[in-house]
Amino acid sequence: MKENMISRKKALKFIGLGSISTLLAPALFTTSCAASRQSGGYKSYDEIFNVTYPFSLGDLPYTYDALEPAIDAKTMEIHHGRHHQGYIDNLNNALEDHSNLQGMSLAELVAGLNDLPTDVRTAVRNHGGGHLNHAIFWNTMIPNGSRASDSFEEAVNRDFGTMDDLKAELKNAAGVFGSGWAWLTADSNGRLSVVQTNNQDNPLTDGLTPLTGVDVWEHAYYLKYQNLRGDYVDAWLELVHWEKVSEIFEESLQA
Ligand code: MN3
Repeated sequence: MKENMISRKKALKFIGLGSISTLLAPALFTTSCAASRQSGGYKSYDEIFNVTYPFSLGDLPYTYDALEPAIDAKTMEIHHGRHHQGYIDNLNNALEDHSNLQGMSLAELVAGLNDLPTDVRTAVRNHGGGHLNHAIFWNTMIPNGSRASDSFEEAVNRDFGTMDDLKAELKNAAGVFGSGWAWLTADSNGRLSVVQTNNQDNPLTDGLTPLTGVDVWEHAYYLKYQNLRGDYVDAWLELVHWEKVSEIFEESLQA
């Protein structure tokens, strides 16, 4: 069954129709847009990593209040509508006069950061990273969390011991000093590791695929948690959409 899904996705990609979820999206949108403008479907791997200029802010896969009480609606509204939108606007502005870069995907820009022209590199680092980081963050959370696939859990057990050991490493990494992120990443062989990045840096620049990550900038949690970052990270760990993380892991191995 899984083999068929992957083959079908590859076939669709080949004939230029995008992913299965793209094909289903119009139907989902029709039924959900009246109830809540900000609630769309979960983005596919391609819709997160392989988007191109001009970039745009996607709808969240849930409403602003859906992650309460772990993350409050006001924080979600400001974080998505203003912070994430701001990174996208600044990234589009930075690429406006670089037509040779406009065909590159978001993942290619961030992965190839150090080869970009110097006059645009810092903007892509901060705002391209900002766009990609937040797209991953929103799409790997779900109210009450979800279950990892068996094959992904096997990889976790191999590389960390248990899911609980992985969570402890993520919480530890979320103690990064100042503003930044803690990530679960996979290398090209599917080997998992937990890494920290500063500011809006993304593990792709170091050749690692981010599978999920937690934003530990104060704007992500300060309204509700103030200085208690650890409590916020504990709450985030209960929201992780491990089923989606498993899917990104599988697709990163096909990419
Ligand atoms: Mn943020």
